Amino acid sequence: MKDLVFSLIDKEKVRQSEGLELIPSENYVSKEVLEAMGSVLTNKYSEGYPSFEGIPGWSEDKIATEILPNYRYYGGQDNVDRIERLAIDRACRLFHADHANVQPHSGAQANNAVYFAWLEPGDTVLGMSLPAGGHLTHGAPVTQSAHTYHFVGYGVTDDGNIDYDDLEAKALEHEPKLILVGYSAFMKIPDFARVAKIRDKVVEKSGHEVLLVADMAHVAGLIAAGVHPNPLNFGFDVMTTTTHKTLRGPRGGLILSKGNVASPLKKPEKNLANIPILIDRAVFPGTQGGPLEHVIAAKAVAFGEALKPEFKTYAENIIKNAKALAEALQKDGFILQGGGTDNHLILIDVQKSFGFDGKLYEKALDKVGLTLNANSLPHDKGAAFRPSGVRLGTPAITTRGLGVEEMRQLSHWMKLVADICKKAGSEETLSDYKAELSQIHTEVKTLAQNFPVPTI
Ligand code: DSN
Repeated sequence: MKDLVFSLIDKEKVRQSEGLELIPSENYVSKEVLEAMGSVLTNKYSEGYPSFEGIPGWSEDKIATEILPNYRYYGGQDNVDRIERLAIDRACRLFHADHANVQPHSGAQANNAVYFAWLEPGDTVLGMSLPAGGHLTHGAPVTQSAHTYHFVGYGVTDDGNIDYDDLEAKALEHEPKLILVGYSAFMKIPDFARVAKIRDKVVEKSGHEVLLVADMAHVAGLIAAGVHPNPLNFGFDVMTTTTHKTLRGPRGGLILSKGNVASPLKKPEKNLANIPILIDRAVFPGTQGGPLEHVIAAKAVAFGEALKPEFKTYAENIIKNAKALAEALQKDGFILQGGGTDNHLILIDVQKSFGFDGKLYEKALDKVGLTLNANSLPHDKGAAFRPSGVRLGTPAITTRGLGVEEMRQLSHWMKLVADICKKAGSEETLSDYKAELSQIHTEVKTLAQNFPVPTI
């Protein structure tokens, strides 16, 4: 008999195909990405790295056939080496980087490796604070990195933008060794050039080098497609990202940088020229063991897809849909943080719009097959588990082919559910509105079935 797990996977397939995924950090991978991830590469150990030599300017055929010395701790690496080299080469081409480390198991691992590569315990990092829209790994007190390094947080302005004056004042006051631009709940386009100038001022004042890092996990696909500025083109040294959000690859992490690996075998000094090798050593053996080569293969396939012209159209449509959805929501009475969106993500102030919290709204939307997440807003007075807002976005539904017209329909359903929550007032009493919720759920399912998930 098949393991019980498979019946649950089948149920998840039904959930995914009958509902609409609005969590802005989720997506649906292609059949090819899924196939690479579920391949025999999962059987292989490959601690270390494929060649540091060669590659720039090589054809993919040459990368896939040429034998180069590797820096692995196990035999049997011929195929794995070439797959990892393809992933590295494609990542560099996608993001105009000189160097890519494709081994981080996740975005958190990628960020932690960069910290470990550059910082000493107690060093100061300046990043966007979690309540302002930053990420846990940018210094939230509950994280391991916050116990190791000294994080200072900058905030956002009332109109939802980065508070650059706050960032500059804190940078000059605290003279951080690392400045971080990145977020998981932010809907504007960062002014990378302005942050690069602030870094220069800190270097001048402090006399020490400052690493400029962009955590672009949410918008990596938009950057790859050229519809969002690339921090590496504006003086940033390092960009970290996950590979599964707008980039539409497998769950995993990636670190990109300018500069080339010098000697992989000598212990490098911590300076900006050595960043690529410092990062490689910080990922393995610094913070990780064996790389997940089946996931790296799936990353390579996803990067190959993102290099195709169709991916640019996809990324443009993500933004077009997000703007259309934001406009429809505002017409339907929703109050949006930042007054709209410039990327793939929308933050709704549910409390201000309708007088109830984001968690109740998330739970009610779950009942009609619309999945998003409750999210804190800047200066939120609600508890972490009962924040005032919800966060949603368009990467996944755009993959399924929904367009501007469907965005208006989505907003209409969301308003109907908001009206039900207002009447119900709590999760317990939502059951009094079962019939109305079930009618909306049927309509959502009908629409969802017209836009199938690529792998189901
Ligand atoms: N959990 C991710 C998100 O949803 O934004 C960030 O790591």
